[in-house]
Amino acid sequence: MIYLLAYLCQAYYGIFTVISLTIAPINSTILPMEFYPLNWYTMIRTLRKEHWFHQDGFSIAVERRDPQEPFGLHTHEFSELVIITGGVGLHVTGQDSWALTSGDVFVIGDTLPHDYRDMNKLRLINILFDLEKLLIDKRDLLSLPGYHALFSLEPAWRQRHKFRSRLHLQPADLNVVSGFIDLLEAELKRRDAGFGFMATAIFMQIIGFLSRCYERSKNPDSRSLLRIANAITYIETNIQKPINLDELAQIAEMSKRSFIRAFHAAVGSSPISYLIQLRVNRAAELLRSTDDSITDIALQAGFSDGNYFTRQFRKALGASPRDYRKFHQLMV
Ligand code: RM4
Ligand code: NI
Repeated sequence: MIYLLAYLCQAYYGIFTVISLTIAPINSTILPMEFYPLNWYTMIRTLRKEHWFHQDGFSIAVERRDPQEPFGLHTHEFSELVIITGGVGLHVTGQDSWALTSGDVFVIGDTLPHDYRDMNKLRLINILFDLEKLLIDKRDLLSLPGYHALFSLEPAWRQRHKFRSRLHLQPADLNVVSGFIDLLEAELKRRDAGFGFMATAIFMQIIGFLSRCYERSKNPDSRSLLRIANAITYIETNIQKPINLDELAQIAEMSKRSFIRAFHAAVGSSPISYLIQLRVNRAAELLRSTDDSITDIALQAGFSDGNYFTRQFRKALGASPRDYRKFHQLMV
């Protein structure tokens, strides 16, 4: 009976997710969200940036819940890094639910509905953030597989699969993170001159520290996600070199077949289309920001054949590299 109920609940949330994902963007283009405090099809509330970030527009906010009160299924227009600091409860998403304990850490992207149930003194800290707005210089962050796993693979994976693995911090690590969050909160509260710089720097420390913690995780699900993250890290840091499937599979310590399957499950596209997408993005960035010749840019982005480069670029962005550059010059 309990299983049947659980199954029905999951099916119910599953339907909610599908509808909400298709409806949300339409709502926001027709009327301002204030007119839709609840998504009328789905009853899923969307938390808006302007209500949760300071009016000066700075895109990091800390929201402590002590305890977490019943809130209701919702999505956000931003991402949320959640750190469980005490008590117990259930985390439910559009697809799944799992028990929470102190030390759990996870990232909720901006489209996945989530909520908390059966709370008993559940305490947590939410760090709300909008990475795109923050324009953080990622430097060598992309060389940390834990970053890919925690901040992009896990949130995306959770959206498509049931996924119970998550980062669980040991008490000493939780203490370190709590210390960073205290500093972050103090900066955000005082808002003295330079707070944006200081708060961003502390937030970067939190991201880097948690990414490193992820790499030490013993959880088998996290370990297998990390193996895909290792391959992604390799792609990100060697984009200008020829890269083939055999070496990626080797880095992920999997057979070629299982690697292709696991990569697709984690990322939602094949390793090759991921690689091409990344190369096109890199080329587009160079076309916008440098005067380098198109042949040079193709090489820097890892395309050894100019015609192939133009074809892939046009397929992805709908314009030739030359027109793309011209268009951007006109825009600035
Ligand atoms: C709620 C709950 C939600 C969070 C908002 C900011 O109490 O923790 O998940 O998005 O706060
Ligand atoms: Ni939330």
